[in-house]
Amino acid sequence: MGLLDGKTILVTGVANRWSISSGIVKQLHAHGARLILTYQGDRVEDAVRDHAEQYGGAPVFECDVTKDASLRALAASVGKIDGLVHSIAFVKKEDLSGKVYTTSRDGFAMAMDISAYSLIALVGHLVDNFNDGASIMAMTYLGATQIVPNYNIAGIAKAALEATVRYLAFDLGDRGIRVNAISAGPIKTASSRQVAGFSSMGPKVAAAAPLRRNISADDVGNVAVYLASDLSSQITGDVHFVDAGYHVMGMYPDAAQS
Ligand code: 0WD
Repeated sequence: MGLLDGKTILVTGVANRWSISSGIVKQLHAHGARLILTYQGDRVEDAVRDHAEQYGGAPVFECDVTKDASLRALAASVGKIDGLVHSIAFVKKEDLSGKVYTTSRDGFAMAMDISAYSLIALVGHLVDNFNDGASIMAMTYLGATQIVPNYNIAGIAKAALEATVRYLAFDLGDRGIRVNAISAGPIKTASSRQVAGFSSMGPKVAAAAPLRRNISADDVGNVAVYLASDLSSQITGDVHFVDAGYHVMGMYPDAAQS
């Protein structure tokens, strides 16, 4: 018996095998979920179809969260679902370094639209697809509530995403539908490498986190299994940290003591 036997889960945000969604897909499949995958544009379609083949021949649909027609087509195609994984973000590279006050109106709008409003748009279009008791989860980062140099408007968009998680948890709670966020530690992916200075973040976390190590996409996948399963049936509106405990530190040890 798998923890997710009988559950159908729609997973967004697989761009390549390094995507956090790839780790999530792997673990959801290992625990018995039936998967549905989406891809954004021709650029990543082949990679997503490869994943689908690898994990049980999952159906694959195009979904660009900036286009309502794409979201409508997705809702019309997927049927009933028991879970949604939102693993989507975009910020212009020039907005991931320097001063926040140089962010353009256009860059801010794009970051908020794709990284935060997209959760509202997905849930709004899929609201009749969700079975009662479904589980929705979104990927977030510590930069939502703490200053992480260069994360800049990505952090501001994550703050909006985390607030969105809470309001949606209230909206959907009367159907037993849960909405949570997973706050992952730094993992090298196509998106994270756009953040100036990203390569130094892993060693800093490994030196300072209580568990003295970094995390992987598979670790995030394990928590996604828990959140998608009935084991977490009383958890909603929450942010779950998968960061080797890094977020609880108030002061970092000297290098010699770490
Ligand atoms: O350290 C990290 N990698 C962390 C990532 C730490 C904590 C959180 N996260 C978050 C990201 O902010 C994002 O929300 O995890 C989520 C997944 O990011 P990822 O796995 O790090 O990065 P990536 O593999 O690039 O996936 C993000 C994907 C896009 O990838 P590309 O590389 O093609 O931009 O977001 C999707 C797309 O698949 N995406 C869209 N999907 C639908 N419509 C759109 C869109 N318009 N734009 C981007």
